[in-house]
Amino acid sequence: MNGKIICINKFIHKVLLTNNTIIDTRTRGKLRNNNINPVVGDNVFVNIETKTIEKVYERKNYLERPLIANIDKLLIVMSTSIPVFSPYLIDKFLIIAFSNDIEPIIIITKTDMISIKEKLEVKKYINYYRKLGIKVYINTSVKKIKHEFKDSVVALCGQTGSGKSSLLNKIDASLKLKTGEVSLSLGRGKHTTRLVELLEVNDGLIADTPGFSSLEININKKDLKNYYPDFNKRCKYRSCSHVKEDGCKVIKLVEKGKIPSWRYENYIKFMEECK
Ligand SMILES: Nc1nc2c(ncn2[C@@H]2O[C@H](COP(=O)(O)OP(=O)(O)OP(=O)(O)O)[C@@H](O)[C@H]2O)c(=O)[nH]1
Ligand SMILES: [Mg+2]
Ligand SMILES: [Zn+2]
Repeated sequence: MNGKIICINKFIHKVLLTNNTIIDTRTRGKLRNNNINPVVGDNVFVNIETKTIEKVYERKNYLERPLIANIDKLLIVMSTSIPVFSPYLIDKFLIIAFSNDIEPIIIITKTDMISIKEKLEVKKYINYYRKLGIKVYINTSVKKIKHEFKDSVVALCGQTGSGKSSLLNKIDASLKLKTGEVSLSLGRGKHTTRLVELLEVNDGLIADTPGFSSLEININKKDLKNYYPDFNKRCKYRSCSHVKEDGCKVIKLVEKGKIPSWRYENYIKFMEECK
């Protein structure tokens, strides 16, 4: 019977079957037929009798951190207070989402902890992301966020302490996920969430994943621009990397203020990080 891996704990792979029951399967290491290591999110064929996974179906996408496959939407949970608001991290997660064919959705948290002046500052960034066609919600818009989960496999990402587990608890109180205090001394909280697990919520599946802050972009320099919807311009050279070429329209737009300088500066930083 077909199903989806919702949790892996040592050798036990929990599979949600198409008949809506959950079965514990024991699979050791890679599958013989395609040499694949099953991960959470994998669509699989289970032999009900032997309780083993016999096949892993082709993946739509695959993330290594968190280790998960077949994600439809990536909720980028971003705090405006502690941890500090970071358009750099948002841009990084957007690249990861776009390069893996995942719809990014930005969720802003802790706006109750900042001043009106700081809110206006954050609003500038939100407006730009919305202009790019990216959905941005404040974490208090629970109803709207809930709607995004329907019939989707959703992953959450964002720094530890940004409010991922708190958000999920608001969406479905029965989840009772552990939430942690942010450790002020380190400026980053301890990772409260350990296991990668898909949880059934609102007719969809959600991954509550360990928080992560340092994430490497595994993209070639020349491909990076493809994940910038706002950089899709016809420059003088088709291969223009928008860094210092003559007749670069992106650089022109930055000079004119049509593309904000922070957005462009982040791009330059990522170019340096890419191979
Ligand atoms: N004031 C305020 N506090 C929040 C908000 N969202 C989350 N918190 C608090 O921030 C702390 C961290 O939240 P968590 O939900 O545990 O963060 P997390 O992203 O799941 O963290 P990890 O599991 O470590 O990755 C908790 O003490 C929450 O109560 C918010 O919108 N406002
Ligand atoms: Mg958590
Ligand atoms: Zn250019």
